[in-house]
Amino acid sequence: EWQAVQNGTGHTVYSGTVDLTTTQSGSSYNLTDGARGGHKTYNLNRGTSGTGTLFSGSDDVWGNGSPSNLESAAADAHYGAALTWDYYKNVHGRSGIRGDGVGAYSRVHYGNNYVNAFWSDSCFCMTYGDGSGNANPLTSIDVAAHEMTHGLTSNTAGLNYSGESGGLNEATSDIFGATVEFYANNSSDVGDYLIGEEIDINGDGTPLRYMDKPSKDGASKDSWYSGIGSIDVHYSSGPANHFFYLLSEGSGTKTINGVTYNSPTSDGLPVTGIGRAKAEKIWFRALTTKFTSTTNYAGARTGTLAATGELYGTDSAEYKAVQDAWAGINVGT
Ligand code: ASN
Ligand code: ZN
Ligand code: CA
Repeated sequence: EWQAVQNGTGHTVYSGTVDLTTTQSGSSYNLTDGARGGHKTYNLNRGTSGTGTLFSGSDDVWGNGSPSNLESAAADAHYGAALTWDYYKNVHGRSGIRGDGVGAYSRVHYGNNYVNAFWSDSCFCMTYGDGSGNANPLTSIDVAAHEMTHGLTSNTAGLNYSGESGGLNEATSDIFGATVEFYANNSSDVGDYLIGEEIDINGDGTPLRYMDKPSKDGASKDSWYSGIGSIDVHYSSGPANHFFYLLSEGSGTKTINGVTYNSPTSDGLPVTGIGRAKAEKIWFRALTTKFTSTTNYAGARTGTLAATGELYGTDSAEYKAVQDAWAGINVGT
């Protein structure tokens, strides 16, 4: 049975009122995105197993903006998945996580007061907790794109989730978490180099991670050092996040969309940014054609330089910026 793509409306927790792509089935509507590989959004209703129940309803309006309405976080998750799909398709020419046009699915309302979200290769799905007090669902755009990108990494480079490759895996999710948020560019979400600034995971309004100076979170590293592979992958990601910021925006102080960044370099030398549009092309090409499961920081330098040479030439300003940005986090000096 052929079913037309429907244009629903989501009243999200974090992104205001957004368009959602849905499906009509008989007299009801459900959160199946027929324009993006059939991506579906399910309700775990605070349980922790199974697929849950596909969100459906008699009208095509989802949530009311409050986390206490269980459709609100569903609207965020459905929207974040759609944006991430559109970003990879329109910016990088990739159709879906596996590049085969097939959607994944999302599960929201996992557990009680569960302060995390995760991707799973085994279900080919993303899962979101509701956060502390079930009041801060982990469904912001950058978190959704972060989790979905774990699926992409798993199906491309396959970076092992431990040691330096694990840090690069985490950084890849933060990098594209940020670039998808910039891509969204709606009035509630103009884009930044902060991760999780909307979900209030620290309870004081601070973000989970900072790409301009990762050590601002109190645990992440700004630069590579011998032995960084033995710390948590969410902290060894810091230097690669910092590399991406430096390559995009350059070192020093800069205000973007109202957020002021101040990015140092480990060698004290300046880096001239080439812009996010080029930096994201370089990281994507390296991830999908150069990195392997065991790529470490030195290998990431080699891989991004190879990708940059192919995209812009080895005599280019872009190539020099990639060299300088790696030097700025103490890789390849
Ligand atoms: N939210 C976390 C992440 O995506 C879950 C985990 O630690 N794997 O990294
Ligand atoms: Zn992650
Ligand atoms: Ca963000």
